[in-house]
Amino acid sequence: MSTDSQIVFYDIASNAPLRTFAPNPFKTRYALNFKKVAYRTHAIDMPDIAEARLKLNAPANRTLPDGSAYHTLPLIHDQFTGSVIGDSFEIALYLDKTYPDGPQLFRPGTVGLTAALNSRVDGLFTKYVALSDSMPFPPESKDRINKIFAARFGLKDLDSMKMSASAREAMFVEFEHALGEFAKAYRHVGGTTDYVWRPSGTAAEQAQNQGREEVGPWLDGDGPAYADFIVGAWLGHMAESMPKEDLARVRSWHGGLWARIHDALEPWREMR
Ligand SMILES: N[C@@H](CCC(=O)N[C@@H](CS)C(=O)NCC(=O)O)C(=O)O
Repeated sequence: MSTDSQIVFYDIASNAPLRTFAPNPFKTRYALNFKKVAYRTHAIDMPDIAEARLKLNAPANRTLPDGSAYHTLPLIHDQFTGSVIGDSFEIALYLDKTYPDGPQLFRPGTVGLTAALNSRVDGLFTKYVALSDSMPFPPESKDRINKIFAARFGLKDLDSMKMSASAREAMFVEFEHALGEFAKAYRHVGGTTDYVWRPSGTAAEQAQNQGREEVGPWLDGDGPAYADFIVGAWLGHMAESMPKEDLARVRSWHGGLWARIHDALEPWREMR
């Protein structure tokens, strides 16, 4: 990691080797690498995020169900312009605006659409985030992190949150159906028209045959845009945080679409 970089990217610390694993920082990792801007990573232990943001005068930007605000990453400090931006979507907008030469994260006229997709994708994957229960936090921080999560959910300890094997299995089946519905976006065949999810999409007798034959890895076009990094960030999070056999299961769903997307994003996962 170079020290003369102009952007400092605050990411959540992992165990060794240092790598991105949290979904929102993953969006920023992909965006920075795609833009080819000079940057370096500053890893922060999850319990120290608030302190790091406050030092840079960045406000908390996420709220718990009880209304209290808390601090999150990613955040970037652009040492060239002095800007401090502490939200993944706003970072992406900032990068396109401040560094207009080279590849654009947002294709013309797609910011609103991409914001809608961001919200849809975050909602979809967050609902099943309990399946990614092997997050690679540094071992020395695990106790502190467990305490934070337990307090947040009003529990004595995190053990009381563990799902039974049958509840986990039921969640997996529901997740496959939910992702199957979303997979339609890659075929350009629209949204929630079927009451029951079908592995091959809309029922044959209802299909209007306007969709794409080729599915993935990109939502549109020949290369990724920020929308693809949003989906890819959650897939990257799962790749780092799910037990291996569970990940293999997700990779096999929907004709291997999720595996194809994750693998195609490899060139933009570089750590700097
Ligand atoms: N809207 C924010 C949300 C960021 C966010 O939720 N970050 C999570 C990691 S994915 C975080 O830092 N969590 C810290 C915590 O849970 O204490 C963004 O898009 O940047």
